[in-house]
Amino acid sequence: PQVIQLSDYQAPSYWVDETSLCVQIFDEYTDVQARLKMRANSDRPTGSPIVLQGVDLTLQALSIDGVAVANYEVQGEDLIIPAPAATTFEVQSRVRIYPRTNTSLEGLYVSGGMYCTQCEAEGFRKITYYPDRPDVLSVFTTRIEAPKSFKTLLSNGNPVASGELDADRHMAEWHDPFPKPSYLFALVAGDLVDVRDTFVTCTGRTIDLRIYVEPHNRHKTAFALSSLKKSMTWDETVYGREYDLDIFMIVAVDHFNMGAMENKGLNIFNSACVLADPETTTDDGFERIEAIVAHEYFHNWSGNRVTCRDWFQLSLKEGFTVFRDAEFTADTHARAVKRMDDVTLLRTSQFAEDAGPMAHPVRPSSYIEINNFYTLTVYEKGAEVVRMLHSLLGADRFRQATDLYFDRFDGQAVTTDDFVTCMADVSGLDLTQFKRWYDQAGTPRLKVEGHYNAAQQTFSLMFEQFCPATPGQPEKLPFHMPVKLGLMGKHSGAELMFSTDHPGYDATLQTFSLRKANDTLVLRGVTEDAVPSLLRDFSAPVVLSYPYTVEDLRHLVRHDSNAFNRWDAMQTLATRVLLSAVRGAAEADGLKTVLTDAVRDVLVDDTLDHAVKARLLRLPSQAYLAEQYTPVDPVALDKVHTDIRRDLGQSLAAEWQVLYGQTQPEAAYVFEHQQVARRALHRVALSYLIAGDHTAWHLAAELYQQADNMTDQSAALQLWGEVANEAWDEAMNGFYQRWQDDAQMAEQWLSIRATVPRIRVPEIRRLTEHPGFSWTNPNRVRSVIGGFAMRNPVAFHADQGAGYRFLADAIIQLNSLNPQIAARLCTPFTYWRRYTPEIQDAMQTELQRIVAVEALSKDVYEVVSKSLV
Ligand code: B3K
Ligand code: ZN
Repeated sequence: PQVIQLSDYQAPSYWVDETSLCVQIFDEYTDVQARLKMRANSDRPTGSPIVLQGVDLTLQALSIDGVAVANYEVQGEDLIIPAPAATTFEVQSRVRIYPRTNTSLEGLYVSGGMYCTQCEAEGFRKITYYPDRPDVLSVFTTRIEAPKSFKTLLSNGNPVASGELDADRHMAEWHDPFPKPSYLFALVAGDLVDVRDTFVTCTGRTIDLRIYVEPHNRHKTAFALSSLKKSMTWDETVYGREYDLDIFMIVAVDHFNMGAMENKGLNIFNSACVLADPETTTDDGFERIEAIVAHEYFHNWSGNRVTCRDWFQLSLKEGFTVFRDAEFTADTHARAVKRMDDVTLLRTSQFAEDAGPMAHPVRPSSYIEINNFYTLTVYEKGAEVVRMLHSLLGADRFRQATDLYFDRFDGQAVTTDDFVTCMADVSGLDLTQFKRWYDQAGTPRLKVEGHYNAAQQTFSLMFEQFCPATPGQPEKLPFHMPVKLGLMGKHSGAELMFSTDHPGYDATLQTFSLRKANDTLVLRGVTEDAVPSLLRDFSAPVVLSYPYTVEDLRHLVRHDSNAFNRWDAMQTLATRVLLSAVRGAAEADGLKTVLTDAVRDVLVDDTLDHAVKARLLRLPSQAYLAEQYTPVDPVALDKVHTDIRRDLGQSLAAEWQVLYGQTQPEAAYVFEHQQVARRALHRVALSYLIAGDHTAWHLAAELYQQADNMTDQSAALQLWGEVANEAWDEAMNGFYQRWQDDAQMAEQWLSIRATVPRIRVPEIRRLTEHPGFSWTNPNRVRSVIGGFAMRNPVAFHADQGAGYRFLADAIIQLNSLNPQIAARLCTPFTYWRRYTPEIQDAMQTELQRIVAVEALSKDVYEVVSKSLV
């Protein structure tokens, strides 16, 4: 397959000023007529051929200004037409497509009887011939004709016409005045109900808000609607961004490759990421839905009004929008807690990606299949890069810079460089070196040492940074890193004052800008020896090391004025203890005692917020620990993890019991911070009680039976599932009987089954034959195959590679049905080199079996071949 390079980018030879589509839906097929008003780009050589993309289209007619075109050529996905004499002309085409058999869920497809589209990144070419690239912006008019059984006919923009065609068919026409690239096109035809609301913008315009769902989901729309209004208000207040069209629509569909899509004025959501009610949605579910609704809404400015020049710039919209949605959640829930959760995800999964064979910069420089680059690096690390700009500029200048960005580039397709230029123009900072964050892959290492000089009253911090090699990038240049820091007095436990003459330190922001590979920061006026608190709020996405003693870490857990760093110190301490046990180190036993003491301190501390306390008490996950050393033996790691949890469960049994009792529900379920935090802590206590004594499963059974909400019920089933017994099977069967007709609950049920530690391949195979499972529904695949291979390490790695064979079989099967999903499921195999030799052999064998498959999709080929290099 062809490798696409950023360095080959060329502006398009033709613009498409206006696009008119007529989409005629018939039972077996759909016909699409397109009229493209094109104009030669005067910046490009004249006489260039017209190049349109198309995939799986049956071309029925093609003309330019009414004259049939016969001398076109087809090269792969490109349709090449010799240059017309005129500089402006209209290309007319008619194609036939088959949405019913489209299982890739890209382009126009059918999900549970409704027609819907997914065009990002390159799905529009499965609908019609088009210059399917994000730098071609066009004004769309879309006419849909369909049988009347499809009551709802939607597209982007405003409705302009609708009516009957004959006794059986009707039509609707939509017009979107904002020029947009083809990836933001959307169309929906279905038998849907809408739930309506309105929002009055900051300038007094009334926006019509609608959520379209299948009739049986009507009761699950209220939360998304209120999240939408909350997001609209936040974007006006914090970024000064007002919504632009008169109507904003959300549609829920059951078959969807990812979470949701920000199509202009017509967001399409995976039903699991928008439908909610307290009976079936967990606290985490509510938080995720709110964040995704916000994220897609925020794209209206960061993505739609200002879009990407090419797909290498994907993080321009995704990194920025993830940063925006994270700040929205931080502002409206609990800031430090949100940061802990995001940093956990980054360290566990993005750092792994950055250290593996698919490592790529936030702005990649090449790809085979762009869908493989909707990654944690582009999204989450991209958001960290924007966060660093926010830290370096401070909130006020950052806002001025985003105002400038939206103003300067409104209606344009631009680059990450353009974004950074706005930051530099407003602040006067030289961000040339900073831009390396966009170009260099890999997680930088930051080594710091400290020295206190009592006579001089100075505390010196010696910094050293380096970044490991990544594929194609053997050597790296130093990064410009904001290091937010403070000093905690060793004696007083207080935040110490200091001054410094280092020009890289900004006292207002309490942030040191490290630019060199090595540098020393001398802090003066320090009246006592100190434990430095470094990288506060995780001010840069790096791996920090400082020679802290366990006493230093405990000191920070107790005293650090930065809540995030208190938690971080606890994580560092627990990681140290777990890893020493994995190594079988001599000091392991002593360290376990230290951990028990530290956990007890937290347990009995009544001043801590419950959400923070729950996170302080949770051990780092096995996935996170597996990132910290090689070679990993997942079964041995699971044993150590289980043993330490059991020890903590037993030695603090009385305390866990008290905590469990104190966190019992007091009122009926509501999704609000105090309750969410209490439930989280209740779960942590229960998990330690069961880890310490398996007979405590009856507490989980009680919780399951008595709870008035899905948060407690699903947690209870999961914890209870760790203890094999018949009562659990019965409860699970009852759950399925009760909820099988609710898609979100059926997925939840499959996922709980697939993640119980004792499950093995024969049972997982049986689960794929269960009526609740479907190979063509990505949510079901993620629940079962993803649950087993990505969220159940002990089961996946058991039985000498049986799990790997099962996963490879699933990938091969999905390769022809849905390449995007197949490629995602390859992730566990990409880390094969981190494991012990036997595991490496077994995984490598499966990778080779996959790469030998005939008709392998570009998606799977790219991931597997890069993993084998
Ligand atoms: N922009 C979409 C993701 C599209 C994925 C294409 N494979 C959702 C989002 O990030 O908001
Ligand atoms: Zn996004």
